[in-house]
Amino acid sequence: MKTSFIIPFKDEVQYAEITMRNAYLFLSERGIDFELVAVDDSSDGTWEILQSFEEGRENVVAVKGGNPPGYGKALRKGFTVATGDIIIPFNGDLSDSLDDALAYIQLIENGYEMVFGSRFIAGATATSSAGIKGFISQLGNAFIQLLFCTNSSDMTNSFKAYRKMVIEDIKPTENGYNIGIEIALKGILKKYKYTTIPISCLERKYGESKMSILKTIPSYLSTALKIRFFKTL
Ligand SMILES: Nc1nc2c(ncn2[C@@H]2O[C@H](COP(=O)(O)OP(=O)(O)OP(=O)(O)O)[C@@H](O)[C@H]2O)c(=O)[nH]1
Ligand SMILES: [Mg+2]
Repeated sequence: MKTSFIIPFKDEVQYAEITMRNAYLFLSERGIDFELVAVDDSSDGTWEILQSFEEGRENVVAVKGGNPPGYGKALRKGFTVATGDIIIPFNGDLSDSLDDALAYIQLIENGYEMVFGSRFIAGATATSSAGIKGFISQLGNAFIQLLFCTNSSDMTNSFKAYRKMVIEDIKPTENGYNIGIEIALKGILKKYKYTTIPISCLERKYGESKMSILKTIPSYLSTALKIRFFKTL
């Protein structure tokens, strides 16, 4: 099965080349059938790096995101371009693990329709789950677990894997970071077969976080409540 990695970039000039190169080499060396779809909303030179990385590589595509930009909008743009049977949103700041992506692919090939990673279960090594951001994230995730009666403990992390047909069926509409929970929670209610595995997640070393936890909490909560009680499937 071919896997499309959707990689959003917003002003990641320090990461663009290294993230694309790492993923490209890692997956090529292991004989994985893949494509990298970079979706850019930058104004700092990231776009030029992505364009030059795309050149001469058949399975690398760089496209521009939306106006106004948004994380969810960028992923949705990537979904329309993706040609793979498996879709993996993958952060552009090297925080997600390619070894975990391999495990995701294996599980989808074994019959799961969605695979979720968790930073909060035994076996996970997640430096990004430390501190106040991690604590708030765990609290929010515990609430979502109760609401959706799921044992999956990290819905708010977008690094997950889906069969393409799940995305095509759900037709996500969110523009922000809440797109990750939108797809996963609708997928759970639609009874797609899923499993959760521990993952590694690293804190970024360079550049700035684009995610404000204070802005995303209300949007995560309202998205989860809307999906749970108004069943906007
Ligand atoms: N195309 C696009 N990419 C975005 C947008 N917002 C964020 N990104 C990218 O999405 C990825 C995740 O964003 P981060 O800022 O790292 O969010 P985070 O991982 O929650 O925050 P940190 O813990 O600080 O890394 C990064 O590769 C960003 O460059 C956007 O509006 N458009
Ligand atoms: Mg990050």
